[in-house]
Order: sequence, then C-alpha cells, then structure tokens
Amino acid sequence: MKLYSAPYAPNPRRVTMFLAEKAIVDIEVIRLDLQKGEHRDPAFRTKSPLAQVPTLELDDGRTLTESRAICSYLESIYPEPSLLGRDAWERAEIEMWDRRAELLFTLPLMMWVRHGSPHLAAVEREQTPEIAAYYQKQAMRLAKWFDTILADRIWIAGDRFTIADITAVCGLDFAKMMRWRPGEDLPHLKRWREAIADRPAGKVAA
Ligand SMILES: N[C@@H](CCC(=O)N[C@@H](CS)C(=O)NCC(=O)O)C(=O)O
Repeated sequence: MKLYSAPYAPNPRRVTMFLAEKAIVDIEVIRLDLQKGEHRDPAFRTKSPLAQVPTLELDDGRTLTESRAICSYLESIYPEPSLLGRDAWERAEIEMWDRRAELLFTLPLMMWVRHGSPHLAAVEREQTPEIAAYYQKQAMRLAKWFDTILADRIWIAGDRFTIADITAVCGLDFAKMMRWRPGEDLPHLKRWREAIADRPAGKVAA
C-alpha cells in the first residue's frame, strides 16, 4: 500500500500518527508538495478526485481519500493496539469524542490557519480575514471546553489514548502557524499535549 501525504498538513498527519502508534512500517509514504500544487496534478486526481491528501492506495489500485476512513481501514487490518475501540460501547464512545475533536476543535483551528496564515495562501487561494477571525473565536471557545474535559481524565475519550487524541492534536499543532499553543490559561490541555510528546505518535513531525 501507498500513503500520499504532505509535510505540515494536519489531515495526513492524522494517518501518519495512527501508523506510528500501531508501529505499521510496511506502507510506503509519498510526500507531495502542496505549496507547489503537486496534489492538483491530473495523475494524482485520478487517485484523489478532490485533489486532497491523505490518500491511501491499495496494491490493487483502489483508493481511500478520507483520513478517518483510512484509519478505520487500517484498524481492521492492524487491530492492535486498538485506537478505535474493541467493543460496541468503546467504538461508539471513541467515535463520539473523535467527531467532537474533529468538528468542534480541529476544523475551526484548521480554518483559522487556512484563512489567516500567509503560508497557506497558495493552498487556500482566496483567504478571507473574517473567516479566520470567526474560526479563531470558535476554536478558542472549544479549547476552553476541552480543557475542562481534560481536568478529570488523562485522554480525550477516557483513560486510554485513542484516535480522538490524534485528531485533536493534529489541529492544535497546526495552529502553531498562528503562534498559538495552550499556555497556563489552559493547564489541562497543556498537560495533555505534553503527554503526547512521549508517545510514538508524538514523534511524528508536525
Ligand atoms: N476530509 C479530508 C480533508 C483532507 C484535506 O483537507 N487535506 C488537505 C491537507 S490537510 C489538502 O489536501 N488540501 C489541499 C487543498 O485544499 O488544495 C480528510 O480528512 O482526509
């Protein structure tokens, strides 16, 4: 299998962190340069119709182009350690937290960066400062909420590291481009981020 990824991009990093936690090493990772528009190449579009990374290409040529779908597929093939849950309750609970992490936290952070950082101008093409300001506000509001959640649990979905932690930290680290990271005003979020640094996923470059 091949994974099309890109340096600094949070959605492919969600998958490369997932690979690291599971110690999966037999997937070839191909890095595209988004600044140069390599993902818009017609040959790549035959694999990824929306011209996005990550894209997982199976040995028979089939492709998956959504990071969460790629992780679900990999979890089925490499079940240990489980990052999506082992039984019906765990799977549903982790999915609930992962959706919250993605839709309420990582997505606003990504939109803030995409519309606010000059480094993303070539990728976003039409940056809108009002959109950046709107999503910054949303993201900061939800950062506070996640900080209160993490006050009495180690990881986002409870007492073990899951995809919800990977999803949230990909958004959080991307916001370094806006010079934001949780400080003393968000002590639980800060402690959680520091704990990820010691894990295999934490070694994957942002
Ligand atoms: N829903 C997709 C989103 C993928 C996505 O937005 N990827 C970005 C990189 S983080 C991309 O390829 N952007 C290229 C572009 O927008 O032109 C997923 O999670 O896989």
